[in-house]
Amino acid sequence: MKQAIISRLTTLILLLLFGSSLLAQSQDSLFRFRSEGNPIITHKFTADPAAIVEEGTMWLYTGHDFEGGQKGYKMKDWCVFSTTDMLNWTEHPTPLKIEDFTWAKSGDAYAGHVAERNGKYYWYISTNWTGIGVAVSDHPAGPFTDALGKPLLTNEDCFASDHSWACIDPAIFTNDDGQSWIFWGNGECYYAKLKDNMIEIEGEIKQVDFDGFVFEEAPWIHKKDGKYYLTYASGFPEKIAYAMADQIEGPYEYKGILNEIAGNSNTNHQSIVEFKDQWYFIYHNGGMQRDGSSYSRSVCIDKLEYRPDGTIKGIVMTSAGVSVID
Ligand code: FUB
Repeated sequence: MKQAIISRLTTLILLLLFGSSLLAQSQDSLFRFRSEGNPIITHKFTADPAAIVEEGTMWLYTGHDFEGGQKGYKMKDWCVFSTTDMLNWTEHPTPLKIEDFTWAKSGDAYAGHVAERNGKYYWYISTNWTGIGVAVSDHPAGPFTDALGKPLLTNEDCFASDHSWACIDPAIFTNDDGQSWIFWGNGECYYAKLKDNMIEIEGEIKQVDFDGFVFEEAPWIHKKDGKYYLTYASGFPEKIAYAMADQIEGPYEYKGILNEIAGNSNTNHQSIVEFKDQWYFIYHNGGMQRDGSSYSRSVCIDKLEYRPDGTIKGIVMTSAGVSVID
């Protein structure tokens, strides 16, 4: 009886706070699972992880590869998962599909990245050759809607590139002064400021360059102890390399390879976050026993550790994965 009353009260509160869509998610379509080491998700193929941490919860956004046997990247939607302990995970109903972006004629749901600002969640997504778009929601699990009705960035903004898939792989970083930045690209790495509304570019688009920079794709910026870290996929098959700087715009200094080629996958696409006092390296490989490959990838998580001088130790990819957090 007591439980029924609590459940009804919860329903009422969810309805008042978020409306019926989240209520439907909360009652019907959450999928809960435990990660048994790496890959952490085995009921579907997931790629291009991007994580954020919000009040004791890690939200993990991924691409969604088709089943094995593909001859190229085939993705039509994106997924969102959450955990509070790195062992027990919840998959939330598919929050975003390529069809939600009517302008995205390529039909390809490439890598994305979610950023929070002023209580709203902005999901920047890439679409292979029709550009980078942005969807917005009031909740990390969605529902998300196209914020612009057009791309935020297109190949025309990638002034140093002439291949059709140049405008992919957005990564957002908000600095201590509140300024948000977007980094992206394939072959050439671009960056720009975002306006406060997060859906417009402010000022000039610039290009990252430094000695030893061999950039394939998947830029990611994080900051620790006053240092900026730019990690990125380098070469093909990809390794993850990194560089460090004292300012967001550099100059960056190349620091070496952070992760080797990931098993059975040409791509590796990393995300780096601190969660409950531990830094994590989140990436994908082709390691799922059931037909894993470069086009049917799976997200994995291992620890990321720093040396006393701020450089990062080489990632050790494991099948055991990370420990549960108490
Ligand atoms: O998933 C499609 C593309 O493969 C991504 O945009 C790249 O980062 C690579 O992982």
